[in-house]
Amino acid sequence: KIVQQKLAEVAVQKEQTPIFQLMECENFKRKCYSAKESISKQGASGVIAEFKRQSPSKGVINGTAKPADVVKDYEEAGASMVSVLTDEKFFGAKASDFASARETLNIPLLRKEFIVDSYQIYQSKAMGADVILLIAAILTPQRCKDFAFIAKDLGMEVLLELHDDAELKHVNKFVDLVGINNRNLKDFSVDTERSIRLAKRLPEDMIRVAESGLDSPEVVKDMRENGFQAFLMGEHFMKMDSPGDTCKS
Ligand code: IGP
Repeated sequence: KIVQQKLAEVAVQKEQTPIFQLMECENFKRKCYSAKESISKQGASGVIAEFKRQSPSKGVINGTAKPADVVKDYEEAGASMVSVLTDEKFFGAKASDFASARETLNIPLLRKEFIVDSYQIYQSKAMGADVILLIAAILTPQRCKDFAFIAKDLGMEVLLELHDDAELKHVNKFVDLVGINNRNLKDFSVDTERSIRLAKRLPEDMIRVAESGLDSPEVVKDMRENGFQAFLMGEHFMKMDSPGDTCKS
């Protein structure tokens, strides 16, 4: 459903703003921050703090948060990267959310989007993304490789999201970080044990990102002890009045 929706959106966007115009945007020229460096740095928290207004599984999480304030607080709290949803239809993102995050931040910024067309990679660069997400479940291994290559060519990094063993074949040499989604996209259940097992099958030197459903410092500690260097967390922060303060703790 999401893929169909995206393809339709992209068809319209391509008409409105062709790739050559995207390339003329100011952000197209900026040098990207490296998530790999930020996460591997001595003393890094590894926390990837997400700005997320709502989700299909939870409905509205935070209806009032201001993106610029929240992401600045995340940065000050010591997040290694910030993730901002850009999908309007299912995640309630506003077009200005990502732009205000880019203006505010001095750390890597991940564009959280369902990428199904190479156009969206150029678009991400023009928006000022440092890292894009590729979701194995909606791409063939070949497309994953093509898309990762384009992102790298544009100076961005790639976070590849997996959720089961069959998707290990999507890993390729252009991928910088592998995320393992603890949440089953079909029934929304969360299983960190499954993620830990899958992580053990990744190439040794790959940066492992634990994604979704992480709701306490204890579970983050447990994932860290099991080989994960980064932790993508949205709801646990966003459901609080002050997401940045929760991120700090
Ligand atoms: C964050 P949570 O449970 O902490 O809010 O999860 C993030 O992992 C989740 O938003 C996510 C996601 C995705 C959203 C992971 N992969 C793909 C949209 C698309």
